[in-house]
Amino acid sequence: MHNTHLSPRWLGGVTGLVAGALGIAVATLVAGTRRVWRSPVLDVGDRVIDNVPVWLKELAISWFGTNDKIALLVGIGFTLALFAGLLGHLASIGRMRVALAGVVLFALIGSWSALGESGSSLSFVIPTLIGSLVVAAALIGARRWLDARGAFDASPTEDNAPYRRTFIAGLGATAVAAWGVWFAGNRLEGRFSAAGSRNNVQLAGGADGPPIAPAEITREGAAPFYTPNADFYRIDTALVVPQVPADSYRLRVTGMVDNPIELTYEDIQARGLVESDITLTCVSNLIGGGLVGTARWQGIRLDELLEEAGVQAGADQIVGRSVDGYTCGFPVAALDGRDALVAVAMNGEPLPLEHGFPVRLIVPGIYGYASATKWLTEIEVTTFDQFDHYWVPRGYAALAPIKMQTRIDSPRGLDKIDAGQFAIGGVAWAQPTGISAVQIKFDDGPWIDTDIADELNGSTWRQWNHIWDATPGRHTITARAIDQNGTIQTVDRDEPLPDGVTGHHSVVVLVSDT
Ligand SMILES: Nc1nc2c(c(=O)[nH]1)N[C@H]1C(S)=C(S)[C@@H](COP(=O)(O)O)O[C@H]1N2
Ligand SMILES: [Mo]
Repeated sequence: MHNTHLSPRWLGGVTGLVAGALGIAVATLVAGTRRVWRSPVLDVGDRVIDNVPVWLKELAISWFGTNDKIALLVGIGFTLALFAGLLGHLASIGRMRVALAGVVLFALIGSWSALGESGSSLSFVIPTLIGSLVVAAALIGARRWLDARGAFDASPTEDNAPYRRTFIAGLGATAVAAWGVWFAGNRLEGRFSAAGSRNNVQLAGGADGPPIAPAEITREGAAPFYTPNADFYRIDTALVVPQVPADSYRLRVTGMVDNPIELTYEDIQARGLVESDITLTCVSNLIGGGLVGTARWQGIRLDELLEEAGVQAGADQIVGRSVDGYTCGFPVAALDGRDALVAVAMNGEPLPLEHGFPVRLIVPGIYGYASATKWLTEIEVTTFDQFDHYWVPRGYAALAPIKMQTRIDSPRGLDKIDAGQFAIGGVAWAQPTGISAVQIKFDDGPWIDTDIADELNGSTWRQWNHIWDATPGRHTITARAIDQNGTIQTVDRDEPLPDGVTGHHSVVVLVSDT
């Protein structure tokens, strides 16, 4: 004669939770023993990122901004916890087979996810499989232990059953152990960090700390001309930052070239670095958004490297491949003399890990998704017919020239300011053509030319401002730019998908009497 459930009822769910935590912890520890293995949580996260519909990705970026990855990990953690709790509950009500089938399902999802990692081999499933075995063993072990103490016998003394205190203490101890194992796994993984390698890098000349923008190219009210590395937006599909040490680094130039090339990090530096100021822009940047930034990049010229490799007739696409499998693609024809770089430095420092250390691509005038491969490992010369880069099957355009935009940096939307003098300011960009003028208007008034700063080059944004004598009331300020060809920025609004937003930025400001 058996009870239908364990008492108290929640004990089964908590047992599942602890078993699940132990399983994830052990899988993380196992993953930490080899550079290429990953915790199943990260593998699953990577598959979610690769397969999530774009509308959901755009929504996640607009909700969580650059915290979208943390949001994803929290979501996965929450789902896993619910699932583990359910399995534990099933095991406690005598549905052990169903619970174990759930563990097998988990193992299958984890294994499939691990095999989807770039450069995966069959061994990638080992952390998941060991973790799943631990979960199964913990569920069975707990059930046996309770059975042996009569926890499921008919009419147990409800509130002071002798097993309960020991069992709960055991659960607590296991949870602590799981935390310890998980912590150890992360420490082990820390061995593979590229932070030490980055600290040891000596840049070959040129790089001498953050650049300082001269007054002629800046205007009060606009964001800093050079975006400090720490404030530079980060967008990528990498759930954890790929760790690529400089000393084992290789860049290969392959595909439709006469002379394939292979370069070490030192080879790149030895060629002599050039520097170029370029504004990088994300296709997902919304009107008025912050997914755009300007840096002084240092590297070697991509056109020179490709000339050496000898691009063959018929090739029309350059693909930049990352260690994590990500790919960018842009036209061979885009190398029209513009400063496209195989970059190793950003604002006078080796590339930060999250911005692509040790080597990335930077191509002026093309949205980052199609040009700016971080953790670059291969440049493949091919055709658009033969290869779709990462975001193309996901609905983005294969060709991704940056569209002209103007952003108002101050005032911010719905700011309350005092009547009197106020510097309305911002930035405008139309790489690689360049901006010739920025105009603003108040409410439905006429367009007024702003005081535009000098142009540094066509591939960087241009700052502008207008010293306004603010009058009390509610005002809408709208801005637009005109590029160096005389094209006026369109008022028509476009979504980021498939090739970037258009439309004017406007802000509402509340001016109070002083
Ligand atoms: N390996 C890799 N490189 C990548 C991406 C990525 O997801 N993976 N995202 C691209 C996109 S969409 C943009 S906008 C830029 C952003 O570069 P940042 O993070 O240094 O600002 O990197 C590009 N390079
Ligand atoms: Mo992007």
